[in-house]
Amino acid sequence: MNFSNKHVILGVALLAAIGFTSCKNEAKQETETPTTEVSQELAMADLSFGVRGNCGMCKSTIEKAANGVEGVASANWDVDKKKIDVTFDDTKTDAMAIHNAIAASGYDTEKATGDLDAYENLPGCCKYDHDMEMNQSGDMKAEDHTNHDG
Ligand SMILES: [Cu+2]
Repeated sequence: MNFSNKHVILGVALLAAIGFTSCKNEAKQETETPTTEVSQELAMADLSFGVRGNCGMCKSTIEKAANGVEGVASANWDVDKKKIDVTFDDTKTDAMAIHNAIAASGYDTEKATGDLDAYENLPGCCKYDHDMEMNQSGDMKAEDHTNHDG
């Protein structure tokens, strides 16, 4: 009896350890924002919106376009969620300028349609589906599109 109890405890501890490591990514964002940065954050605006795209090359193109806008401090596009997080100085630029810059690089955003000439010049793997859903949850990818016959 004691022997098997130990195994159960060991198993639970192992599961807990796995659970903690898989949560690391989510917890990271919170710990990265120390309270000492508050004064700096006051001048910066955070913005999230949907951007269509396929892959890592799309990510670099999209982020490069966003970072090319004066006043943008950081841009991070999520390939699974089809969504970009941008931090920018709202005394230097505004949300629409960022939408337009990304659209000019060929990518659709929630508010701006991607430039078609730029889209045509994208690498084949980056020619995303114009019907692609934006702002996906990231973990429900297979749920909505189960019948890909392609
Ligand atoms: Cu791509």
